[in-house]
Amino acid sequence: DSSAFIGDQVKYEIIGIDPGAGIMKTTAQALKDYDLSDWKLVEGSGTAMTAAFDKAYKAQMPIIITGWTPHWMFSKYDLKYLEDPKGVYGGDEQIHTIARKGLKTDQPSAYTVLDRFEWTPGDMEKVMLAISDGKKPEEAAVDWIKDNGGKVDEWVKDVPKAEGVKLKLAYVAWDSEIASTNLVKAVLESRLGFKVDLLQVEAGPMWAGIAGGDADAIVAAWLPTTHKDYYDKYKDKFEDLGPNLSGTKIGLAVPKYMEIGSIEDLKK
Ligand code: PBE
Repeated sequence: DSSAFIGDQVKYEIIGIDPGAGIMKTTAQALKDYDLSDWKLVEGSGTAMTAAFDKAYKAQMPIIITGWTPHWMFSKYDLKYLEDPKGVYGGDEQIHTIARKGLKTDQPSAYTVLDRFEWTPGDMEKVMLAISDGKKPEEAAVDWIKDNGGKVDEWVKDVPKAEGVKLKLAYVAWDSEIASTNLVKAVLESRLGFKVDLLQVEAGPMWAGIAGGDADAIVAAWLPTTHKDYYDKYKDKFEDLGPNLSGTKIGLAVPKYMEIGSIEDLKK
């Protein structure tokens, strides 16, 4: 019944992702700040969230998800963010590259490339879209490198090769981070000869891993807001190499065919 209150239409559920994601903590806070105690944030995974969304969208049913940009969903579906008049989700952020302590002296070539690595939301979306269309992440990364040789040349310019040297990059299976982490792996391997292992973990272990030196680097740190708790917890135990991408956004998202426009509309 489309005339029913939105809460009844979606069973008072917001479809979330993995519990360690910053957007889950922020959404829990949003439910408090907007006085939405009837609502429930459903834990799952990025994959389960996009599958649930796809199913609802095809049936033109209402659904509310935790969403973020860059993401291929915004190209594939007519999707909109709910306005956040209280600003709970923060403003624009950046994705930072973080290295373990000591990487600079141990692996200067890798450190230099990681430090130089920087791309745009449009770049990341291209890789994400190719993957969502069925390409393997490794192939999508190699294709992007082929199409963007000039950019990659700048990242590796005058950097000595490190044939066969092993590196470990940690990441969480968020579609945005699957794209970026595979891209950096492909650059380090194809241009410099590194042998890069990808370590897929949850968000907490990812930050613990970089702080403890189990991982060499991550390109998945959403700052200053989304991963603030993790950043503050491990401060001084890693090296922040600064933004590799600017202009991200997180929030609650719904299909455009839904009539609500603001988080405040979730309140009866
Ligand atoms: N995300 C994508 C992550 C960071 C990358 C927005 C889902 C998070 O909420 O922690």
